[in-house]
This record gives sequence, C-alpha cells and structure tokens, in this order.
Amino acid sequence: MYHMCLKNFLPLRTKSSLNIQYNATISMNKTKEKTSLLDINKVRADFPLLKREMHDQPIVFLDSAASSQKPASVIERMDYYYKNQHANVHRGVYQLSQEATDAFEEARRAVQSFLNAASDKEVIFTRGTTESINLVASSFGRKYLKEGDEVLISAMEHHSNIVPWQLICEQTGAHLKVVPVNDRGELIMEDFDHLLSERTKIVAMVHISNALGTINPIKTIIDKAHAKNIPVLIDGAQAVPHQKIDVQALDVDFYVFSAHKMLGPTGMGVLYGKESWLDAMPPYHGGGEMIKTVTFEKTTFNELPFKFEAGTPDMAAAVGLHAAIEYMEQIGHDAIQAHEADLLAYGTEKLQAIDGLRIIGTADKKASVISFVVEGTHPYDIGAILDQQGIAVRTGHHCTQPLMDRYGIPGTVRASFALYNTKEEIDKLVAGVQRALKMLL
Ligand code: C6P
Repeated sequence: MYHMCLKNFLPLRTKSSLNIQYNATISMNKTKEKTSLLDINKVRADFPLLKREMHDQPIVFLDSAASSQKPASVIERMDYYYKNQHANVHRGVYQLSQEATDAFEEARRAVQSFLNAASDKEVIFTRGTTESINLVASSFGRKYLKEGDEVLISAMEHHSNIVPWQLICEQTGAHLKVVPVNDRGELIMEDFDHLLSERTKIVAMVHISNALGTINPIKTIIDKAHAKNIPVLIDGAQAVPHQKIDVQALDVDFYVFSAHKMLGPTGMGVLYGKESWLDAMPPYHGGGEMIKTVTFEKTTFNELPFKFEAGTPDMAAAVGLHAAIEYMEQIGHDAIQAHEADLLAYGTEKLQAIDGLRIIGTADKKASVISFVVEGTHPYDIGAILDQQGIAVRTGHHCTQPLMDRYGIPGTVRASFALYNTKEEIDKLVAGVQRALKMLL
C-alpha cells in the first residue's frame, strides 16, 4: 500500500517490533475502566491550558466550537513523535522512515475505526474540514457537474460548505440551491423534498450547525437523496466532538471534519469517502506521493488514499489526531454527550432568564452551542466585556453570514461547551453577561 519503490525493499515488520514507549498517559488511560459518568475534575486536569489565568482570573473557555483545547496526551504524543519518530513517510528504506510511516498509517486506521469506515483507503488526510470540502467540490464537480445541474446545500451552512460549491458552480454552469431554515433554526424538510430533483447532482449539508447548534436529520437526508441516486456530503466539523459517527450505518458518501475541534491538533482534517466515489474521482492536488509514474507526456496516479494526498503530509498532526481519538474513546461518547446535554440544558435555562436576551437557534435537537443577542447591544461589546472577566466566547457571524441575514442580525454571542466545561463556568458566563448589560444598557 505504501509508495511503490518501498514495497520492494522493506521487510514486513510487526507493530511490536517498533517498541514504542512514548505514551505513559495514553497507555494508563487504556487500562482504566470506562465509566458511564464523566469525572469532570479528572478531565479538567488533563487539559493544561485550563490552568491558565486570563485578566487575573481563571480562564473560562467557552469557545470550543471554534477550536477545542488539547489534553496532555495529545500534546505529549506529538512531542514524542518529533523527538523520536520523525522522518518523511512512504519514502525511506531506512528504519526511522518506516517507523514514522507505521505511526502515520496507524493513525489512519484509528480514524477508520473511529468512523467505522469499511477500509482505510476511504480515509484521506487533509488540512481540515475546509480543505476536505474543497477537495470534493473540485474533484467531484469537475467530473460530474455540468451546465444546468444543481448542488443542494442549506441556509445554515458554514462558508466552507458554501464557497467551494459556488466556485465549482461558476466553473461548470451548475447552480446552488438552498434549503431554508425556520425561525427555530431547523431545516424546512418540505422544501428539501421539493428542491431535491433530477437536476440535483450532490447534496452537501452540515451535521450540526456551528452558529445555532441544530442537529440536522442527516440520516433522513441521506436516505431521501439516495432514493434518487444522489450522493451526500456531510460537514461533520461540529458533530465529531460530540457524538459517535458510523459512516456505514449512515451510508453517507462523504463525511468531513477537522481534528482541532475534537481535541486534536490544528492543520489536520479528514475526508471520509466511499471507495467507489474516491476511485472514480480525479485527483485534487498534483505533486509527490499521489503519483505512480511521471513522464513529461503523462502521469499515472497512486492508489487510494494516496491519490488525494499530494506532498509530505503532517505526520505529527496525524499521530496527534490518533491520540485525540484514544482520549475521546477512553472518556466515552455516551459520557461526553450526557455531560454536554446537561450543560446545554442548564445554560439555556439560565441565559434565557436574562431580560432582553434572545437565543438564536432553539431547535428541538441541539448540540452544546448557545448563540444569543441582546436587544440594544452589539455582540462584540458583550464579548469584549466578558473577555475582561476571563470568559472566552466567540462573537460575530461565525462564518455563516447568510444565516445571520436570515435572522436579520449582524451576529451573535456564542458560548460553546465541551466535555471539560462546568456549570460553575456557565454561572460565571451568566453573571458576566449581566454585568456587561449593566454597563451597556
Ligand atoms: N467553524 C467556528 O467558530 P476548519 O476551519 O476547516 O477547521 O473548519 C471549517 C468549518 C466548517 N464547517 C463547520 C460547521 C464549522 O463549524 C467550521 C469551523 C469555526 O464555528 C471557525 S469559523
């Protein structure tokens, strides 16, 4: 499976012969019993950054939807990689390169298992959700889109799931169609049904909205699209940190996410794609690693997944993502989900009790994101005053400008909760907002 020339030289090597001993934290974690309840003090102790102070107060980090903090096991794993395992992958005949390659490919298999993908060929490493979507839009679009075809997205998409499709539509003459959302921030499924037509060549929808927290009915969307032989891409950037994803049970064609929102490193993302689609699609970037043979007349391409991984990949980030997966699985998806649901219910109750505060996004099914506006104030001012109290929230349009236009607002204040947040932190947020409103109104 590795680079052609390597195959001829390397002896088969078992994992145990690598004798990797980096991970005191990870192996300790592996032996711990999985518990259904999350031990919040232990979890917090795993995240070095949470010990920081901000403006002379313990930091209250409520911006994990933008990027989560990292447990020590992820940081240490990457440190170990650079100190002990680094060499370029798939290229060297020497032992160190093979060790780096093994660590990198083990990370791919960890992602395969994390998503329950049928094969590791279906796991493409990218720089993040944005690059994964650009890859599909460009590669799928160049092959399958033509004048008059349609790409179906929704009104709650992140710019990353709008702009790449606009670019390919401009090049091919295809059109972008948009499923609207209701006042609560839910997709209007009757409109989805009407917009899904024989002209639709691909559906691209967000699993969980970063701005509203809405959890979309993606299984229904996939089934309805498949009933008309239309493939579906799901933007899972905000879903993987919060819930178990099973790409085979979903029968999804493409599922994309970023490592940095799920406790892993920045600059690393995943494109899951069904092998049949990835096989049929042309390469995205050209360069080293993605080729089989090159002459000035013609290039033939490498097999999956390497066909889509041009150039030297980010090996340290891949092993960091592997460590993040191990950490999340050790805590357990059920425990993470239960903890975050508790925080969401608590935060919603407390925040909506504040006079004049309006939550944007009140869907029945929500993840741990609370976006809000307060009559007579600008989100930026609230965010800046919260920052002075050591509370980090995101303010603005959250890269969903069309969605903000839909609600007639310039942006929101967004608090997003992760497995390491507490109700005490939500109390601080509520007190902080009240203090801000006293100053602003
Ligand atoms: N949303 C937020 O604060 P990248 O930047 O490629 O890792 O992820 C892009 C992206 C795509 N889809 C969704 C649903 C997202 O939430 C994001 C990133 C961050 O909400 C930064 S804008």
